[in-house]
Amino acid sequence: FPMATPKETNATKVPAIAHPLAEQPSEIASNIAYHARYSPHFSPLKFDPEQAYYAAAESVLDLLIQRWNETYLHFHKIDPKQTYYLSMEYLQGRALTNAIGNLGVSGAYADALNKLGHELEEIVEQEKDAALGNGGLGRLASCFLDSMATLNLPAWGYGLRYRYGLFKQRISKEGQEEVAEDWLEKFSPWEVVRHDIVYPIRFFGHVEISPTGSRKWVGGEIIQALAYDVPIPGYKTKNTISLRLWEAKASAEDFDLFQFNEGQYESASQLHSRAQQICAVLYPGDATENGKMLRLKQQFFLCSASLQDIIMRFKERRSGNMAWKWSEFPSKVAVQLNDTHPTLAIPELMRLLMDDEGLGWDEAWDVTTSTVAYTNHTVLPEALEKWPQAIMYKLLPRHMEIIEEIDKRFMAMIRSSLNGMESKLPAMQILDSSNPLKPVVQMANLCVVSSHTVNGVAQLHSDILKSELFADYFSIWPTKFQNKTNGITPRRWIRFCSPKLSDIITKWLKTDEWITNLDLLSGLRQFAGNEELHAEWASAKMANKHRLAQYVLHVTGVAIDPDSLFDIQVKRIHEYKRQLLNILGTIYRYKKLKEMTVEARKKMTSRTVMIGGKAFATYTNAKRIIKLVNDVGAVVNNDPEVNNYLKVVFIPNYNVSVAEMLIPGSELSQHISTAGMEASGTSNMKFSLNGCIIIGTLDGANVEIREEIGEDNFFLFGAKADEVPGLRKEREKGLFNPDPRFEEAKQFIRSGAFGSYDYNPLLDSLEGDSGYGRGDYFLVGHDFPSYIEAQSSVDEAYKDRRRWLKMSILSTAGSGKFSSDRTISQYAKDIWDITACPVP
Ligand code: B1N
Repeated sequence: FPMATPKETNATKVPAIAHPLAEQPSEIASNIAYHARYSPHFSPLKFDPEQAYYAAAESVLDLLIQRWNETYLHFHKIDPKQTYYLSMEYLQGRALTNAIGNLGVSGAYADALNKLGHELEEIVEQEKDAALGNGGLGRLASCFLDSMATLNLPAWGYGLRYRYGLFKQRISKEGQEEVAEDWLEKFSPWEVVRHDIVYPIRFFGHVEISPTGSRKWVGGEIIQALAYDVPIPGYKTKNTISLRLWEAKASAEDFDLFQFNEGQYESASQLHSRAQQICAVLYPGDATENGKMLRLKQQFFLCSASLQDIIMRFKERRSGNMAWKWSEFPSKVAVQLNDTHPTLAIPELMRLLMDDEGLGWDEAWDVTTSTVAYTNHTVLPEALEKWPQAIMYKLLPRHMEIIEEIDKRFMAMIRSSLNGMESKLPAMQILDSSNPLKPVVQMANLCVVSSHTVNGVAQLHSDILKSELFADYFSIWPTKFQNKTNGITPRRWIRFCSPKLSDIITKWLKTDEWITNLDLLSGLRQFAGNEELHAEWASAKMANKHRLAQYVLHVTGVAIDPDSLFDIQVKRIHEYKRQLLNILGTIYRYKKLKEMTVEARKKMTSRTVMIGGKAFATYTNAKRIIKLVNDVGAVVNNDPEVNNYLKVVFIPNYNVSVAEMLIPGSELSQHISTAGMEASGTSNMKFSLNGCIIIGTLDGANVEIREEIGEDNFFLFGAKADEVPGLRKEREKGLFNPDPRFEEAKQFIRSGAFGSYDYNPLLDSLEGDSGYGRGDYFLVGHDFPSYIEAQSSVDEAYKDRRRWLKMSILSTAGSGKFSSDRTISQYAKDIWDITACPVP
């Protein structure tokens, strides 16, 4: 067996693995070398950074597995009530830095890799992001897992193991191009396949009624759900919980050997290829009938596999006890639905309880409604799921019977017990057949009716749920509705992505407890004017800006000046998030710079405007915005007259890892959605935690961030949520008078200043008088003047270094509320009724 490795001298001293739980650098180095040499995945002759990454990750998994098993066994022994978080999306990002950081062995790993001739920074870069999500909703799920583990809560995540996660974004002359991202190209060292955990999932078929009248779903096709487990280590605790991701596969019996031998290869393995499609990609476009069916299959696949698993575990923990009852289920199980995507968990739980376990309707309904809770993440009409009844009947005939029954009973309940609600009935109905050509199931209504608790994700959003989207339900069930303002994990979003700033905070607070008790950050307030802290703070921020500038040069070829104001807007590209407002403001700035005298220009604050984010592949206007930002950059950055004062950069392929680089280096961050449209936002919390000042509207969590850090430290502009409907009406009546500066910016684009691409469709969306996407539905024109003025205040504030640093420190100091530890503690107490279960 060839024993040579590039690090001959160190590696040959290590014939075998050291203690797998070793935490000393030399032992860790042995373990890494062992994995590099004996891992079946790579040639033992290679030890380049990529192999070093896989070997290091495998050695970390060794550290985790024992804790992971102990956690499972401890939960099994204590049998506490446990939460199951059901989500179609998890945006985990990279795992290595986070795992060694949470285990407290980062320094030891850096030393160990050094001994083997590598740098930790380079090694962690080898890992591909696990991007099994689209944006905020998926990243929230991942932050929640980190907090659940850190708080020692008995909780698990369930999701799907997509073969291809979110696409990789390439920017060409045409704008955005989508490329499949192969995060499993080699393999993921962070997942463990559980060949023993497999459940059958049925699709299609029909309902069979027995002579006794009981109903059963039979026929159709059966696909197997196979579990892959990903360990989620808590920070500074032994507790290590699971993210269980389901993969679809067909069984060997479904392979038709006869057909195959006849040469009919495709039909021989039909079910196998249909199974493969289920987890092939995250959120396939649902514009086509096929796409809809596949997305619905994915949703049901997640729900059915997870519930079968939950019920199996519930029974397993009761196996020695003959006297257990199903009524105990809600005291042992909490199921949280991450938006309506896993709504089918409701009829599936009903079906499993009634058809498989023999419960009657009332008992099954009590169990289900006491178990399930629902989080709403959006009020945008186009994002509220409405499934065509026809597709649902075809794929899930038994579930449709159950949904019909839920709807019927709910309607009867309203009719019998509530006066004056008749007019509200159509909107509240679960089955909406008002359009006879296209009857649909309103998934959010099913969730509200069947959940014990419904929550929004920021105070303003939760208020809107009560006063608008779910107002009718709120009048019947006022106590069902709660707010749980989102949060972010301070481990990934400051401690590990900005270690220098974190060390400064620890030094001034004289403790690192803030990492698990983020409210302690308020202790920085007393030092906000301290010159010594200012110097340290500025130097840490500057180091982060240099790192970011290098990255920007590397990925775009544009050199940016670390002394300029770094102004960033990164998030999914959507008209309601108003990247268009940002770029129009930037265009206006460019035009004014051009018109200025050289002397006047010298007094201007230099800015680097960075915009990044992915557009849904079929969202044309969003793609036009990306193209516009790139075109503006090409002109501005090459204009020698002004490019010392303004640079415009589109950051390609924004993802979790890019965010970890950008956020610590940013100084101004834009959260400028039309008020009432962004449910919460979570990157706003990451930026302000990292001492970045926000320019924003009174939308989503901005409202609470501004409250916490103080209105002097927040650049506010724009219409308020309750003014928006009135402003749209005025517009429809032709009463809107656009600001000349707004007209000037648009006209500048139309004049061809940024090339010959036809931007008229985009600009036209800002004109006219009404309709979604026309008549400036998102009020860019209305908010433009106050936006420009807020940006001028930013320029002024930035000129005063001490004022800016003070604002920056106060932003961090005021961010304590936005820890996902706080959010998850509130879910645990107010919704799930679970308590910590720390492994001794
Ligand atoms: O959820 C985040 C919030 O912070 C954001 O404000 C909100 O926009 C985001 C359909 C969604 N809402 N709805 C989605 C995702 C995928 C999909 O297929 C809708 N994402 C959000 C966390 O609360």
